[in-house]
Amino acid sequence: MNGAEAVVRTLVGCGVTTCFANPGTSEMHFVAALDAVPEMRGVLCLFEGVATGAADGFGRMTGQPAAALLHLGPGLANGLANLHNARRARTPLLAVVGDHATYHKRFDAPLESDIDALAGSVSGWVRRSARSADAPADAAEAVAAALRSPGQIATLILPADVTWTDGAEPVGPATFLPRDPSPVPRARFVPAMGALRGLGDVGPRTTILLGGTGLRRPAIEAASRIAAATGARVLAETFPARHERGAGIPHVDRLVYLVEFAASQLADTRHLILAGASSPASFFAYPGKPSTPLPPNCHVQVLAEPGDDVVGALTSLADLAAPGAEPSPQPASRPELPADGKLTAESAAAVIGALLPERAIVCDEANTSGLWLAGATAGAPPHDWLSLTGGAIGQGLPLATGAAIACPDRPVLALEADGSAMYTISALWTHAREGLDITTVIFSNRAYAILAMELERTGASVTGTTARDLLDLSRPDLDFTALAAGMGVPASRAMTTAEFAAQLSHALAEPGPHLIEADVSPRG
Ligand SMILES: Cc1ncc(C[n+]2csc(CCOP(=O)(O)OP(=O)(O)O)c2C)c(N)n1
Repeated sequence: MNGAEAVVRTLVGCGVTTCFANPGTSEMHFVAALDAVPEMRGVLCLFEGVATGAADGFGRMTGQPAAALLHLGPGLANGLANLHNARRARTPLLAVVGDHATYHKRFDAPLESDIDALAGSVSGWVRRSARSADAPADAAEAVAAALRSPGQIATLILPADVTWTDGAEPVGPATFLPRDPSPVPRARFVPAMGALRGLGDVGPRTTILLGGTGLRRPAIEAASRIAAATGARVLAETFPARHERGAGIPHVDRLVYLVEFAASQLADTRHLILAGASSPASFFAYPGKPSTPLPPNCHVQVLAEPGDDVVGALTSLADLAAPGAEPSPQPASRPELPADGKLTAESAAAVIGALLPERAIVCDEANTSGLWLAGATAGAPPHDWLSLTGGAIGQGLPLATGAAIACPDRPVLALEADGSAMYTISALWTHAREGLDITTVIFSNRAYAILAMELERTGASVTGTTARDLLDLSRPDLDFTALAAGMGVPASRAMTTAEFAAQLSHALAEPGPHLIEADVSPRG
């Protein structure tokens, strides 16, 4: 068997059965091996950033790595921004990068580049297979590495001659790396209990910040018990990889994006207990503003690192601090469908809240148009909310691709700002090719609106029109219905609230991909 087929058979044996691919000449034997191993599903993506973002969405929803097949350094480089987001999401993900044949590298052919350097910038594990016979064991180890708690990117570089040379045999899953999260040492509970016991009449001065697996239902319920018994406040990290929320699950507010507002959320916090989250930092530095929203006298303690058993830690802490206390589930409640009128981001959010289906997976890259979404959907039927973990825009449409392939029985709603959508718009073609049940809503405000705000906040002085022009998406206006139709996705445009409600209910009721361009700002 050649190296490529032995690697693909090994991956399938290790549970990796989906490969989001944008291949080239050096990956041809890997591509051919997919015909020999039908258990591996190959999904063509027309840009590498779609393949890597899709693998991220798949990994977030299944906890299992998908493979992203990329073509040498340039292919990997095109996929890096969404690998960066996946790294921030701590998603288990296997990047398979083809390279020139080992003996060809010294000729410095045009596609020759430093793959290892690029891979190292996002990967927790990188291996270059040296021989065909070694490649299957390398692949098995790569899967184990990707699954190391809490999840990371493992990159396997496969030179072309390693894939085409015979003499390889598939191997079983690697057993030598731990995949389970570590239990939290008992000593971590002592300061947490101290902080919780100190709570009294003076208001909530201990905040539990949830992140990672701390935003899955059992962890949220444990945190809610602690809050009910002690008066502690519970918050979620600003951009969770996956947040289980909705009716029946305790509601958790998120720490807001703007550091000034985050600072007021935390102003009375004297103890911050981290459960799967990192200590919060401002997204950017601004002249005269702090780099962290934490008040100066706040004491930060780590209950559980992201790779620890976060659910176990919160449950044990709840058993100690809140024996007998019950979680407070969010009551079911939806907004009324708003009265008809010009569509706005706010009225669109109310429509989404009114219509969000049960078990929906929401991929949120709505940016400034998303301000009202959390409130409008808080009491909707239970759903998962996936957000832009690493701030590298162009993630939402690929993420939805992977989530829909991971969970074919669940509706996926991609909520996209227009500027971000354009980075990876070709994902729509994969939505159509694979017949994925994804409803995409494009919030078309014809601007990089957040950057207009950031321009003011950074104190940059604007004297002419050039700067504003760099933040404006008009002239020409983007026609998302035409873009979608050109890639095989049925599309419509909504100018009013009633049109949006009718189009969204139709799109959600009919299987397969749809796109709605939601006109949320006046033209001209
Ligand atoms: C990969 C990447 N490139 C550039 C940026 C800088 N950036 C941040 S927000 C933004 C524009 C966002 O516009 P849009 O998606 O339309 O959302 P809006 O702000 O209008 O709500 C840009 C270009 C980024 N965050 N990531």
